[in-house]
Amino acid sequence: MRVMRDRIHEIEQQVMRELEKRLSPEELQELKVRTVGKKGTLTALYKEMRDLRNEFKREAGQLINEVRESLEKAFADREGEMAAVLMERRLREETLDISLPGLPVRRGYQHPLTLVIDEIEEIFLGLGFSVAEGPEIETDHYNFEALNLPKDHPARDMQDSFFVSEEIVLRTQTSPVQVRTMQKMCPALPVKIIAPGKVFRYDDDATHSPMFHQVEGLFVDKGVRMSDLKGVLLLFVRQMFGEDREIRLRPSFFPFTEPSAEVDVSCMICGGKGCRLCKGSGWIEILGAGMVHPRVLEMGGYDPAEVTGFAFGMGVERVAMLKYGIEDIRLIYDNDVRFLRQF
Ligand code: 2U9
Repeated sequence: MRVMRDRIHEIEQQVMRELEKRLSPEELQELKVRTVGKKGTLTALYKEMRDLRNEFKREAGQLINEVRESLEKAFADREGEMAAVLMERRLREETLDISLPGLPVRRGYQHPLTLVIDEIEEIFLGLGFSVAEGPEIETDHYNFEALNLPKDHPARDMQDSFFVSEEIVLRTQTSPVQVRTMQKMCPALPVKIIAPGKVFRYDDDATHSPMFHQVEGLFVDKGVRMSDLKGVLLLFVRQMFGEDREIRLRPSFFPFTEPSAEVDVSCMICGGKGCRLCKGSGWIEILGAGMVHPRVLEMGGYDPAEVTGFAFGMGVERVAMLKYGIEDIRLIYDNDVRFLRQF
């Protein structure tokens, strides 16, 4: 038994001495396997217990267990210390140098058309209008028929509109949205909406594009009058172009309104004295408008004997060009950043 006891302590002391040294993680693992592992030297002593006399077996077993436990704890402590040292080294070596200046991120800008559409919507929302939207590809019925554009109207000519087929056309104005909205809402009152969106016409020069944007408005209720139209448009023009602007209405003709008017605003450059922009007249045409034609009200489902309505329309590009002094409509679509970053 003495020999056994000495061998157990011998292994213990040897391990403790080794652990004093600066072992690498691999060496530590290797030492652990070599001693307390399944085939380790200490583990091997369990087998040798068989050769001891019965009265010593218990004592030897206990001693091996104790030493084994204490060695396992020593290994665990050493492993813990090692992991802490490694972690500290990683934290030290893997730090980022956050003092390096960052790469500049180029700022985006809102497109002038988006700015103008948002501003128009804001103004009309403030006057109690809602925003309505609808398809850009329309039927002949909604784009022409429902708006009282007779079969022989020049707007229906292939020269002026983009036809997809005999019955299907790219909308030439946003008015079909408003007919559809009337049909959906009828018989509810009032119908008080604006319809912003893309429209398509066979046109292309410095002031016309085959695709452009419109905002149209529609107000249908009992007792809506032309003076309501003038009041709403005056409020709009003053918020959009300045509080000292005036408007004037000139008689005109549209198939979908009767009576109809073209609406001028006093020149935002010269204030009415006459300049290059207004070609000396002091006035700039900005809107078309009128009282909704009785046949169009009927197409929307309403009885023209019961209700009346006014409508108006404007080209967003034209408003943007006047507001920001843009001279060529093509600049609006080129997306040249030198142009866009001015807004
Ligand atoms: C419904 C009934 C009537 C909308 C209107 C105009 C007059 C008008 C032009 C302005 C410049 C088109 O972009 S532009 O070329 N628009 O002059 N638009 S009244 O009238 C409607 C709309 C919907 C149901």
